[in-house]
Amino acid sequence: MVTVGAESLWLWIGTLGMTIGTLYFVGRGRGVTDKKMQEFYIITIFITTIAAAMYLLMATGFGLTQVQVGNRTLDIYWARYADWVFTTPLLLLDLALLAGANRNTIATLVGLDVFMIATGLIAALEPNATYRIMWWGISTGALLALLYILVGTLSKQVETRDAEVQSLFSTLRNLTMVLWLLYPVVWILGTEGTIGILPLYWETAAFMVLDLSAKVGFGFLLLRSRAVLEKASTPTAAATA
Ligand SMILES: *C/C=C(C)/C=C/C=C(C)/C=C/C1=C(C)CCCC1(C)C
Repeated sequence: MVTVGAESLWLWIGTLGMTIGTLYFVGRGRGVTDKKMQEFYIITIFITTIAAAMYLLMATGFGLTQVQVGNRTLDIYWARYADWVFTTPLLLLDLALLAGANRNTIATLVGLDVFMIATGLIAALEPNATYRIMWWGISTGALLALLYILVGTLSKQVETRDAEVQSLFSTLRNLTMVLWLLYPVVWILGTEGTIGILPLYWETAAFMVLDLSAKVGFGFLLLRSRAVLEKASTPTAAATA
């Protein structure tokens, strides 16, 4: 097993942050009896629970491996991808339920998302430096397609909903777009990109801040107003069509 370096500080902060987030959402969700509203709580609680477990896996060194690229040895946290392959589809599901999206839109979003994380994992484990960048490009292409659906199809489907639901959706969609676009940037500048502009220590800190914002921050904004969630839980013509 590979030993975790000084970046373990950020991984422990990540573990703690995700755990506090989980406990907070569980606390808020107790008392919620509406079945539709419970869906948002269940999904969001799973997101931070999975992330807390994967951060613990990374902090304790099990989630870390090494990849030989040319004459360099890269420390790769594979557990990130195990986290993201489950948590990013769940984040999209939260957004899609809020928008009242139909099944085809949800399936397309989740499909593109899993493809993005899977090709990202290939990029991280590929020993050839050129192929690494190629897989990064393929994964980034999937991200752009996914964000295109968020601003296009999904934003169109939310137009039939209540004004407050629309406003919450816009906030969460914009937050998601900005944060998610930063992931491939941190990746390519960090250890994985082999250019090594961002050392592992700072790369780990950057991913931790992004993960906490995209999961705990996102969940906090989503679950903050019960009144809005209640409106989002009433089926609309678009959702039932
Ligand atoms: C809670 C975790 C979140 C929101 C993670 C999001 C991750 C991404 C949007 C990752 C994207 C990547 C690419 C587009 C290129 C290849 C490398 C990745 C996997 C970092």
